[in-house]
Amino acid sequence: MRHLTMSGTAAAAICAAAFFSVAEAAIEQVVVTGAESTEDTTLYQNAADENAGGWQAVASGSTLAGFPRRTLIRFDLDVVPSGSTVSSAQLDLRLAIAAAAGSEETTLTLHRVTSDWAEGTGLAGLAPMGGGGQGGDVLQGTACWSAGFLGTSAWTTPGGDFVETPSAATLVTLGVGEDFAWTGENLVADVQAMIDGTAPNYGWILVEEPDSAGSGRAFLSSEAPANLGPAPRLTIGFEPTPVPTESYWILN
Ligand SMILES: [Ca+2]
Repeated sequence: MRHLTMSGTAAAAICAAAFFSVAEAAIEQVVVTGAESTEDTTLYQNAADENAGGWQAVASGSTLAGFPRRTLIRFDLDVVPSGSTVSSAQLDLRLAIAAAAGSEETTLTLHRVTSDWAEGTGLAGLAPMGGGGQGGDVLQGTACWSAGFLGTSAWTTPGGDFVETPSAATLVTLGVGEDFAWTGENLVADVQAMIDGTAPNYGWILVEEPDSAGSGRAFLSSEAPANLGPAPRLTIGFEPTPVPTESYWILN
């Protein structure tokens, strides 16, 4: 038996059996961020048809008066090649607003969304950071507490349709200006499923369950100007599908 190395084309003509060796694929990391790659908006229980997708922040938790908000967020995952194996995933949000009289800490859980929605451009009111804190605009076809697409497609459950089991959970303090991270194996599984196409990419929803008055937190959204701080980021570690780099042919 002789062992030869030659071009695949030449070898294929004379050989029936082949063995491929592949390069060791290194883990790559990508950070998905920015308005072009992110859709984010807030759902308001007490303004159930209003959209604030254009607001410079997104909110979760409840106001001092006990009205829940929920953040919807979705990232463009096309930057990760299909066939990749996801090894890590982390969502980072910069805390922008927390009521001084609010609860000192609250656990916000991230869940995979199971119905589609549209970010919208709603922006209303004169609250800090350009409005949106108490609601937004009524815009047909955009996400709000009552619907993923107002006037077209209501949520099955008002407040958003999502997987009950959290993908990640994090304790959020009153530390305005600090970053808070959601990560873990369930979030990795979500990203893997979205890349594989076994789960649609409807993003995630950030909720407090059960809701408690004064737990409200607002984070910088993808529309926030850079001087305020970093926009939402999804950092993904992945191993691309290995590409054959050499062919070793065994001739009989
Ligand atoms: Ca937005």
